[in-house]
Amino acid sequence: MTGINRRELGLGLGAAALGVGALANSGAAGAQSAAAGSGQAGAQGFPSDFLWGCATAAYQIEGAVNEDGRGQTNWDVFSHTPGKVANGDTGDVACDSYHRYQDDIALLKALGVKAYRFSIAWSRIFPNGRGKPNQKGIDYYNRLVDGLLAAGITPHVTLFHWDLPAALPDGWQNRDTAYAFGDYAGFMAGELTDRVKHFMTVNELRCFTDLSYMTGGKAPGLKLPMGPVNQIRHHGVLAHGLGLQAIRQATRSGTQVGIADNPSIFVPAIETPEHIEAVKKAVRAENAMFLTAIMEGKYTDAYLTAQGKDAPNVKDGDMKLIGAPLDFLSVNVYTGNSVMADSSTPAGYKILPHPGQAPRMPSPWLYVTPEVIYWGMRAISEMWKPKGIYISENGCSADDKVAADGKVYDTDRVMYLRNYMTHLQRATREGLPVKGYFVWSLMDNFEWEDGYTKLFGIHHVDFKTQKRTPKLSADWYRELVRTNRLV
Ligand code: PNW
Repeated sequence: MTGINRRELGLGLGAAALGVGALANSGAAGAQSAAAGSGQAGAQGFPSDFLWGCATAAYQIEGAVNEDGRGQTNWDVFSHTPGKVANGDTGDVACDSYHRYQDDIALLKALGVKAYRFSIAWSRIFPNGRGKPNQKGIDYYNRLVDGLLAAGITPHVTLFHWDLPAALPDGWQNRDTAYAFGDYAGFMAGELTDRVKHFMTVNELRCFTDLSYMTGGKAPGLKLPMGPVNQIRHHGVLAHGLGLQAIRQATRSGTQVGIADNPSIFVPAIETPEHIEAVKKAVRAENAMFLTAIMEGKYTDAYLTAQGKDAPNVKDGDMKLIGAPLDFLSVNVYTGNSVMADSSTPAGYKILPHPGQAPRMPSPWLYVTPEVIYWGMRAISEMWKPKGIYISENGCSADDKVAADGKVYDTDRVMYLRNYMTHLQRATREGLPVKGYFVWSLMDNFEWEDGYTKLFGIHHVDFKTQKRTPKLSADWYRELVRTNRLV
């Protein structure tokens, strides 16, 4: 054990105590913070310039799918295919944000958040994925950005959040789609660069590749063998690289460009140096085809060897584009397994399955593992030293019921968020470069293949009237944002 590890271990034990009773333990935690030498965040506070925000995505909230020249997307096709989405739900209307974006801005303002992460519907800008831009689509995002800025809210823009123009032949199976994305991303960033300073290329590589083309739960719902899947993954990271390059070329100096990914992240089963090291090994290996390739500019030998003849076909220059340095890394954090060091395996770690009764939220994959927000960011920071990290999504579905007084008392969502925040606070207190946090989601919306059966909003949406009502979790978040400390 090195001196550094001993010190980290000591911090960890103190913070674990803090996690159990943050308020009751403020005295001890204060001493802990002083020992860490971070000062600024204190026992429960966040850095004074910490950016609080909310997140959404175009297809999940906008509706207006046939308006102002918008082209069809893979999700329009998928959601209209019987049996693909729960209850046959679609994003045809969703939260009608295309018309009600001013209401959404008012919600953000009332929360007191300083940032809003939203995505642009590629097919509103290029209805066929490429070609001639559609001014009416551009105008919508101009109105949205102007409205946000007038309300003092900083836009963080995602260029692709899964709604792929249906006209692009074979979707992400086709390498040309990555080039079409680069062209679109550069064009749109150029349109917004006078007002938008933060762009993310794509959202969640694993979801629009593996979950869409390998396991098939998401559009287009294919179950392809590993050779094509690895090629699709490569097109995904290549699209990011081409987008990054195009956005940089099209935007003013000072523009920050990153990606919003959901790498698999882990918690050490016990907070000891060997298991902490195993977390890093697991993060690096399990994301070899995605974030590791982006952060290291190459596929790991272990990944290429394991895939053998199914490894992706990589052209000259691809890895340079893919590995170009980011201005920031945005990470969507929901869940993560525990890992242990295991010298009997070549990779040196083993991932522990979630026990049957482990706590989880209604989305079957959403195990409550609040420590992962700290350990994930720590592993990423230590291995890859990103210039800055944003938590671009964190939140949960909950079994919300509207009470007699019209309010949703989602104490379970408050519990989930408070626990994750406790470990986020530890990350800032220990000086990890986490600069902001976006709750998923601003409001209930179309939850992909789960339709409207799993709702993640901190505002309830009555989908008949489109009335938005703050849930208890919104009141809780407003208080956290106001005080800039754990509540
Ligand atoms: C993210 N998983 O998706 C997306 O970015 C959002 O659009 C989505 O609404 C939100 O999280 C909630 O699901 C994920 O299986 C989907 O681990 C699935 C997983 C993770 C994130």
